[in-house]
Amino acid sequence: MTETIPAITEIIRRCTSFLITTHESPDGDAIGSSLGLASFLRAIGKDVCVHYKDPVPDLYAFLPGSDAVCAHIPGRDFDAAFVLDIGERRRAGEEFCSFSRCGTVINLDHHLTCETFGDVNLIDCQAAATGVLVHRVMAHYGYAVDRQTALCLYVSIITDTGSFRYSNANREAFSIAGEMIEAGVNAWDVAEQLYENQPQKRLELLARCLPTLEVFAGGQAASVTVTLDMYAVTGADADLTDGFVNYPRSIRGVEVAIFYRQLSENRWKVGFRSKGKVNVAAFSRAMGGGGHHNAAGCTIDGTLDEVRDTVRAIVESSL
Ligand SMILES: [Mn+2]
Repeated sequence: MTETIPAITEIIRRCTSFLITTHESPDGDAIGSSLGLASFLRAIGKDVCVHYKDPVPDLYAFLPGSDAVCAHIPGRDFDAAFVLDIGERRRAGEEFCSFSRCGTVINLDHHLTCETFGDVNLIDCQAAATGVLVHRVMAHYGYAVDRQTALCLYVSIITDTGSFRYSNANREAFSIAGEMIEAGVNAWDVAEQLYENQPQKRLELLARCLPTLEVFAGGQAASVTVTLDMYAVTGADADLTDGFVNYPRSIRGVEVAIFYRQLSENRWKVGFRSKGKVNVAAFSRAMGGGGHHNAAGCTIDGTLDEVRDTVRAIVESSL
């Protein structure tokens, strides 16, 4: 892997035009790492097109370059393509997957199970965020980071480490963040953009969600629920439920948090979060879903009571 980075910087020197993409429903790392890479490549005079399958959420519209992301890939040749934070290639969307004029494909990722579909693959699950890998490439290239690029990389790291709270918040993550602050990023400005900028509707939805709290399994599991009725009353939508599951998880003694989100009359998305001791991927797999040790989910058909009974039985039997 150590020889991978020189191979990538060599491609950057040799090539002129770059396509950059990331996964569907892009999150802070997907957006921060891809816009940070785009900002760096533009700063050294390259021709760059960033394509996402889905639009940039409003929350990240403050990032430089977010307004230039293309919903469609221009019909022309690129010398090279960077695919970031993807896990699985198909998550880039059909348009990218069927696009053949990419040139050399470079895959930068930190998912444990990332597919090695690139001509060059820089995959390191020790990296706190894909933005860290972008930083390693830039550092090897010898680029002294500018403020715009720094802002993007800082956001990629702060979001993927849960503001430096998760177990992936290692020395390298803090060190790069420190460097980004030195490059002119203001930590409070970023925090204000990301966390002090909620639509009122989200709080109104949360106010209806929290009374559904149920604690069970002797205090080791807790759930909250959002129904279609709650969206109708508040005018909020599913996008605004991000993070709701952290409330039941935050209770002292709770090891497993569950979030029931109604998709249609008799269909529910069930999200699981663990504090670390319990592998919630086992629960979701038992119900036809997937995920990771600390975060997993599945979709279940039935009334809320039926779905809750099924989930509680599985969780209670293993706690
Ligand atoms: Mn990531």
